[in-house]
Amino acid sequence: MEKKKVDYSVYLVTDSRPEVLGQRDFYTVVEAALKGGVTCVQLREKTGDTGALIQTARRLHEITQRYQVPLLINDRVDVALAVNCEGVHIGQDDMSLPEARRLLGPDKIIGVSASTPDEAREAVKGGADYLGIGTVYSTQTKSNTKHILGPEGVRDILEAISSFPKVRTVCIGGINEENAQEVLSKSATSKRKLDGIAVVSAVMAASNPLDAAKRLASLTTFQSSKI
Ligand code: TZP
Ligand code: MG
Repeated sequence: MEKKKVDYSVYLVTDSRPEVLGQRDFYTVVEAALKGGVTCVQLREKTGDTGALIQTARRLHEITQRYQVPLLINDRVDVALAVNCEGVHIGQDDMSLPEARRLLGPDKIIGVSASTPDEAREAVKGGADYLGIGTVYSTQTKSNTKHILGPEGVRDILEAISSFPKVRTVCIGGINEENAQEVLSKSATSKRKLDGIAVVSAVMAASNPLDAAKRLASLTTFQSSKI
């Protein structure tokens, strides 16, 4: 899968915790979301051993490949290398971007979390393929969220990287069907707009993940043709 062609518009970040999934099967939920139209998947597991994570990643990669959707691994460059998936997503406290790039090479996707203009500029200068900008709205999904940006804070970050047209951008944190359009339109500057929205609970906790993904996909398509 060519890096340049990656579609970040509906970016699913997984959550396999029982409070989110209930009785449902993790892979079935993610596959339903793929059928509904998610365009990118990040495997995000904060607990468990490395062997189990590699097994999960391998099985998930088999599924995402059938939909020609990239799979990225949260935090774990070693796991991405082990399963040869499309890349990683790293936060400010994970392996550094230069180290991750050295291990993964030029062709893998590396996304970096940014919650300030400075973090965003540094990641872009270091060669991040995309930025995960957040936290936009308050969320139950992540406990250690830094300050809440709102669409205005996202806009400041987009402004800060306006001279770097190649880097892609998604935003994350409390995004759902009700506020997706608002965040996309209010965060856009005259020079650039977000390339997508990243969601956890709006899809993983939805009673019908296929429909939830479909509705988000239709909102983002509508929005990108409007801006
Ligand atoms: N990073 C910033 S907020 C967040 C992550 C992983 C969680 C977003 O979850 P939700 O359920 O889409 O609010
Ligand atoms: Mg991390």
